[in-house]
Amino acid sequence: MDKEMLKIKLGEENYQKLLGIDNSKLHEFVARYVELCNPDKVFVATDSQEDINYIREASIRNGEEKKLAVDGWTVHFDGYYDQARDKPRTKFLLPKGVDLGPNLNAMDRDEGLEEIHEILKNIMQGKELYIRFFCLGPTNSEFAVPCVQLTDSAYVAHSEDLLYRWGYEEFKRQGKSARFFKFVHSAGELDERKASKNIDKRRVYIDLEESTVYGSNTQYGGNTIGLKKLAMRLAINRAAKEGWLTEHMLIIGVHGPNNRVTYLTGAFPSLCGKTSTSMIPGETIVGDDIAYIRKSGDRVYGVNVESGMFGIIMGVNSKDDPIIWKVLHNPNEIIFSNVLIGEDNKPYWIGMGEEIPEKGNNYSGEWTSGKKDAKGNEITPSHRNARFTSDLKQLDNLDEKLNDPNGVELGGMFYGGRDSDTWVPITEAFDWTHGIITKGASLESETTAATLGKEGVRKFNPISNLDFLSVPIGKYIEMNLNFGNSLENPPLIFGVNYFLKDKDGNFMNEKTDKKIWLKWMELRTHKEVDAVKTPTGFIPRYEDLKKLFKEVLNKDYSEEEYKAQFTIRVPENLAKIDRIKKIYETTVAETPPILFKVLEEERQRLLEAKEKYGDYIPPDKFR
Ligand code: SPV
Ligand code: MN
Repeated sequence: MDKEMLKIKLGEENYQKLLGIDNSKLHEFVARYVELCNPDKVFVATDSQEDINYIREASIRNGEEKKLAVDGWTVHFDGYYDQARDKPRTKFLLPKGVDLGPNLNAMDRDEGLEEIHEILKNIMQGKELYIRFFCLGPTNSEFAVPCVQLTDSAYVAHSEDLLYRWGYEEFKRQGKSARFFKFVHSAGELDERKASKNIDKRRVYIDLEESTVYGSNTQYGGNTIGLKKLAMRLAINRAAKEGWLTEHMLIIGVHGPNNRVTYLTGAFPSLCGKTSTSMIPGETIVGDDIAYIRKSGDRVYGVNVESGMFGIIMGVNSKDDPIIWKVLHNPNEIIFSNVLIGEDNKPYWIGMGEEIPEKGNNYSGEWTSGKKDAKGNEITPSHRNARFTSDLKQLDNLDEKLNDPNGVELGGMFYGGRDSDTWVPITEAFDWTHGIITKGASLESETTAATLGKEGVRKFNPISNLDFLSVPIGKYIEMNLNFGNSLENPPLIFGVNYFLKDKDGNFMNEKTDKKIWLKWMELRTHKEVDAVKTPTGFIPRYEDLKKLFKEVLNKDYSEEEYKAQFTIRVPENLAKIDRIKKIYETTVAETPPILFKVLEEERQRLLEAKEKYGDYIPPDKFR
């Protein structure tokens, strides 16, 4: 499309906004997809409040969102079969000769590009295209990655507005030198509820060569919000080439003695308490989902890639999540997605700890209790993956360094999943290599009733990043190893387990105990408490935990509880090593050989301990 055509299509005002950014690659990209998708209208948004309001109002005007009883609240419904990330139809487009190994979903680049361009042709006819600019990471920072999003869904553009730092000015600042990510999305034809209709033509195709992601016929945020998990895949690939890290991690400021704040990152697979950990009252949150991590000298710094939250709402209740609860009850700008809307025009969700209406409107349309879907399955009032989208600014405990261009200095990293019987609640790795291999690369999580399929099945999820990797798993592990091993004092690495159960199947810890593990990690990063060396790493001493439980939670932590929780379970740990070893031997491409060595050493330590003390070893044996 030539410049004159683009000017006609955009109109003078929008055209001038686009030209305000001095980057011809950007102009060519916009021209190409305006021509291909052929919208009736185009709106280019700057960072002005006026433009942002236009998008917010468009989502109401288009019927993609509806206003709720409280000012600022809206609801959006995705299609009934569009409620989660579509893993099978999310693919990397790879040129001939490039291979990401058997665990990553990929197809031939030429074929994929041809297919998606065919789908996108004229897909926006009759619709308005929204063009938005954002920045991943703080602006004016080494971490910053400018992004442009083209979408015909005002809901998607509005969500990004709450979730990301505005980037029009950043694009202007970077001008010709901007190395930006690009996203083209169309929700496609919509049904009467304004949800994507042609699910069979749903695609999410990732082109690493051009740093572009294409999406069609879907609206669910995980498939469409380009800057979230789609950009994350592009960033992992870029980071691998440049020696930094893109991780599925929260960042929290843990408040230690004498007003000291120590920053830790935490990796958990979806639905394992990542968001709620990041928002523990009394600590401060930097991020709840995605972090970029870089080195500077001998120090490690992290930033929250985002500035908002797209959090799971199921189970959010006033007792366990007081901070989010408050946000969700104030007149803030919030998009509730796939919840139940009662006759009072307010949102309800399962696990909110309050009575839910018997009827209303939800992701299935008009809903009454007991309603079944086409397959005969009962439709829950809200979807298990229903979410809330809002700006982090709404939180009482937002960390003051969220937008610091230097990021926050990291003292430690922790890894955790749902694990009913193997890991103790908290362990510190012996060193970086031991931590990356036995905690991060060995991460597994048990399936819950909230995921499809059988409950309690362990799923391998290295560093909780499996779904988003864009380099072979083995290479990714190696990248992580190299990152810390080049440092004199890398961050400490911990394994946490909130989900340990006793023989009767009862959880051994309360949800609030997580705060104690955070405080202990904080003290360890400053070498202020000693620890007990076990075959799997260092664990806390009873006297330190007793003190922390009393000081922080005003709880009397008994020695019996300690012994039960911190008993090293040798058979379960050995079985885990066997499982992990087998996965890396048989299904992972490019596993670094050190991984097998470190796992074998851990196995030997466990076997020696078993020889001396038996299968289940209480912690006092190691003192
Ligand atoms: C997750 O599932 O890890 C999320 C939501 O954070 S999604 O955007 O779907 O990835
Ligand atoms: Mn996530």
